[in-house]
Amino acid sequence: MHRLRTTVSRLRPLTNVRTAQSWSQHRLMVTKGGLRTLQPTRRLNTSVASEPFLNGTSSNYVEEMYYAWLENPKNVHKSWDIFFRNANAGAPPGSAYQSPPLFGGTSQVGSADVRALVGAQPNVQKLVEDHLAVQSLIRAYQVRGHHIAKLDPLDISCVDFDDAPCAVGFQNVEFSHYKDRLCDLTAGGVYGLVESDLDKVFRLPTTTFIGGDESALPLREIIRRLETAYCQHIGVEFMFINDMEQCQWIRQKFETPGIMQFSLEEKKTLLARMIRSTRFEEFLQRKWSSEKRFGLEGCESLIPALKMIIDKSSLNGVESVIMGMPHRGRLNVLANVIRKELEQIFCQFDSKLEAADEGSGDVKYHLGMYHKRMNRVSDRQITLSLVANPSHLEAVDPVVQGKTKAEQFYCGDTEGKRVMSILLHGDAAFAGQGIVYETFHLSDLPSYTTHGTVHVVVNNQIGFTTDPRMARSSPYPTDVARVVNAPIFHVNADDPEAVMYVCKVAAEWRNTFHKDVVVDLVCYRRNGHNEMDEPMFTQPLMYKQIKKQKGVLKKYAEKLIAEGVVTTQDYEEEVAMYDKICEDAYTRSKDEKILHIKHWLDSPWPEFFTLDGQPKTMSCPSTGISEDELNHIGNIAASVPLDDFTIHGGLSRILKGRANMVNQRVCDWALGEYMAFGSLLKEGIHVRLSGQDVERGTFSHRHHVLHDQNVDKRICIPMNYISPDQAPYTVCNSSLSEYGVLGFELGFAMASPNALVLWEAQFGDFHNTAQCIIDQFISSGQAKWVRQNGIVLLLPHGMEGMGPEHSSARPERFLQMCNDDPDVFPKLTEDFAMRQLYECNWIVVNCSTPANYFHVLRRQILQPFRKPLIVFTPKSLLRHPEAKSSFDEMLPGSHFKRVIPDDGPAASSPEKVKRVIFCTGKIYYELTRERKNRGMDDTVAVVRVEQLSPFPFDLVKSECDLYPNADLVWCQEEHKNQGYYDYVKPRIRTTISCSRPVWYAGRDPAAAPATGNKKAHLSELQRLLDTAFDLEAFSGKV
Ligand SMILES: Cc1ncc(C[n+]2csc(CCOP(=O)(O)OP(=O)(O)O)c2C)c(N)n1
Ligand SMILES: [Mg+2]
Repeated sequence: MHRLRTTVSRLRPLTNVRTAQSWSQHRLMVTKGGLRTLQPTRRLNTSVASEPFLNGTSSNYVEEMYYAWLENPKNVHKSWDIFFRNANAGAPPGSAYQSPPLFGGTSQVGSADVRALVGAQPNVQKLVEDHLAVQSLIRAYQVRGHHIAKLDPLDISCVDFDDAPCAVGFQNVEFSHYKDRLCDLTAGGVYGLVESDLDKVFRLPTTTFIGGDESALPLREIIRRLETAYCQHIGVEFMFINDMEQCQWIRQKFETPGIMQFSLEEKKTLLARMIRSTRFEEFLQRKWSSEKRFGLEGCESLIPALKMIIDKSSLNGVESVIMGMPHRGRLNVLANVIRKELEQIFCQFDSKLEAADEGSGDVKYHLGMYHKRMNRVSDRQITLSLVANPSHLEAVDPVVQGKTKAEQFYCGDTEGKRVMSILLHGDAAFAGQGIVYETFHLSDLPSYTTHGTVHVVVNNQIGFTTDPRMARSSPYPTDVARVVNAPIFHVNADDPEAVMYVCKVAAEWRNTFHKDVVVDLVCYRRNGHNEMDEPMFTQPLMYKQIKKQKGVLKKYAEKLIAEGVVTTQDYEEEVAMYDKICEDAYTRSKDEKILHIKHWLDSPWPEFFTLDGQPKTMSCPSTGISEDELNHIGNIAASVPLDDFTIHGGLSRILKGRANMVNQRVCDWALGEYMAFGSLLKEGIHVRLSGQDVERGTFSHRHHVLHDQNVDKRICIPMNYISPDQAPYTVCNSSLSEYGVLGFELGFAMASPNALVLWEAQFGDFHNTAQCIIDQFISSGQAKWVRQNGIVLLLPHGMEGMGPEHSSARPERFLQMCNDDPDVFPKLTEDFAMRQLYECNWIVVNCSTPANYFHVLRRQILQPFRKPLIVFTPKSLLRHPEAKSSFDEMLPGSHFKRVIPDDGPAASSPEKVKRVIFCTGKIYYELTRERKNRGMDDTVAVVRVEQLSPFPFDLVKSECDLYPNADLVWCQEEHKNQGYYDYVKPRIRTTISCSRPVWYAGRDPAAAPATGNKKAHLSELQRLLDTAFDLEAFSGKV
């Protein structure tokens, strides 16, 4: 509509000025025709109602014609020429049209075509309509050509596109050759075109490239070329993309005549790669016919596809490719894409292979890999890494993205030109797993973008035993990618050249636009889900078809032999050569007796460890910092380092409060965190804090990003003004995702040991939507993949009367997954505390003071290895007047305190103490207040266990020994079946050799984490405090 308006209005300068009356007349008519947005200042030389073709969808076409005519009147059909001349001369409404004169020989159209047009002598209206129809037809191919492309090698796919939008009505014409296809394509219409139009010549719009050098073609040829571009073995789905330039780019890549051509060399390379891919699986099948390997049979083109993407990207300057993939074809990718030594793969099939590393290890099709090598096509070094992953399909996606982002960050690759990611997916998982969607939504966010990922879907049209019609509600498994405007290239994987072409375009797309792109390899699964599985139970007809299906290698080899690209002998020699490579590797594999999972590391940190992968020391220096540093960082935290920057009045008060604290040499929680981050940054450690609303802090306590109140989007991050040579600080509000973002940060933390990477949950309980990352990666990642990770989880936790949600970060779940033995009192060596940390699977803390929080964050970096750290963080303590720490607790020589003993009257006369209450976190402040109120400071000791896991057996023992006459109570505000009780009780008992009972003071067992009723909350709290301080509460109990 807008285009029509501009086109027609552009005519104005060439015409006579018309009267106001004609304008209002025009406007009226246009409104009738449904066009509403005309600008009143424009005047027209001809009425739209009088020239009825000038409405609705014809606008593009008229505009095209007009521009072409302006360039040179000969560019357009004579009838248009006359129309524009008449209009230009100010012809009255309705009279700009004239029947065209007989065509002369001046048109660009070939003379035979012209004769066809001349012979037809169409009336102009029909001519215009036909041109419009052809334009619509071209667009229909671009939009829906993929619906009728021959994508399915089995030809059994029955995707239902019925709810695709309808086009104009179908005319009852005999269109014998094309009718059915066009009907499919245009949802029932052929736009009024008839058989006799096929030989008429039509001018091509600028939105197509099918003409090549020609600007007009007969309809028959137009359809033929569109069929070639859009309806063969490639289905291009892209017209939903909003960006015009991107659409044009894709059209050009697929429509330009003859664009999909390969040189002889390229064809030979492709054949060689197909041989490797196919013969690798055949070799495994021959040698280990009863072993699960999740073979690639039916999608062998995946290997050359990946290699093409990597080759092209390497040619464009990419130095590192980080990949994530599921089980299907993984061994093949390791062997033929990453180029892991074959013997290392084969030896994994040997059941007698001994594990050299501690931990559980993992099955062979989950392990990761890292390999640097020469890319033969680009002649450049390239590093390929495949990230280890659990069975949980798609869970690795955000992890790969995080690692990619980190590598880009550390090498200053701000545009994704040097480091990229490739993600592989199965069709069922891609459509079914929500994490795919979460990951896509990170793809264009400034702090999370990896500047374009190439996604490759192994679309074998089945997921285990489930058909697509039961597995998804969308026509394609790839529809999820449309949310980010990623083009989707569907391709029949039985046509390796078509596959190569789309992969080449996908790599170029990423290199050009730095946005995601999807290659959908439509294929089949020759065997069952794994090699032991019988697919005929559930997919009998599909598998009858598959049995008849000739293998893709065979088909392609025959094609190349027929084309004379290779001889049968060449082909057989190539096959024999690769078979021999496999046989030789197989022989060597028998010498492998020990499996080193270390050799399967996806993210080695060579500088960080000794040569044999051990920590360089078993000690940790003091985590304190100097008074000067505390002052300096504190002052930065209290300041606005930019000039002319107006902050909110409320924030000025907060900063003033910080300045006062610095003067008084104390820290609250936010300032303690500031000190930790700031000091690490100053020491060259990158700090990255990510999560929902972390910049301000959910509880409005952090304010790491200041916003100018007068200038939109002007921000200031004082943490980046600590010192000129500091490491950069990244603080980023994330999308509203836990699974995706936590996975991303875990991946980020994988890339380097010299970074403190923290993910904060909005409230601790929300972490459960990221449970898979916690269970499968954080808690068990090192055991499975010998890969360390120092990620920090900040989980706001505490019963504060806010209801069942927003209360519990579920400490019991984290503690239940700790690997320390509750029943064994460990050997206390000099380096016990450090060794214990080294051996645990993660560290779980609940700090009660800002200083301890400060120390534990710094320890995370200063300790000589990396472990995940789970911190239950406070809410009300953020502003609690007593939850402050003196600078003295943070000076050089100070450390993180695993246990904070009582330091009041009870500790001075321990023999008088009747009860020791062990606790953790915020309840400490409620306990000490109650104790004071009850005047029991000398009879009850309150001991804080700040590091819950690994359990500080040594320090708890000292505390128990210090109070020989006291009974022992574990007090928590959480319900009995939740919180810490089940974890600490057996450990305290082990500590004291079960010599005394460990009593419980806390809420009763419950299903929900907290009550929704404030009054009930308070009375529960009072009850548990009463129990804690009732020295008779447990007498007589056993
Ligand atoms: C999150 C998750 N749920 C279930 C499974 C069990 N499972 C393993 S493979 C598979 C089918 C996957 O189908 P698809 O994604 O199409 O890959 P294909 O095996 O066909 O290559 C299922 C359901 C899993 N591994 N992960
Ligand atoms: Mg599948």
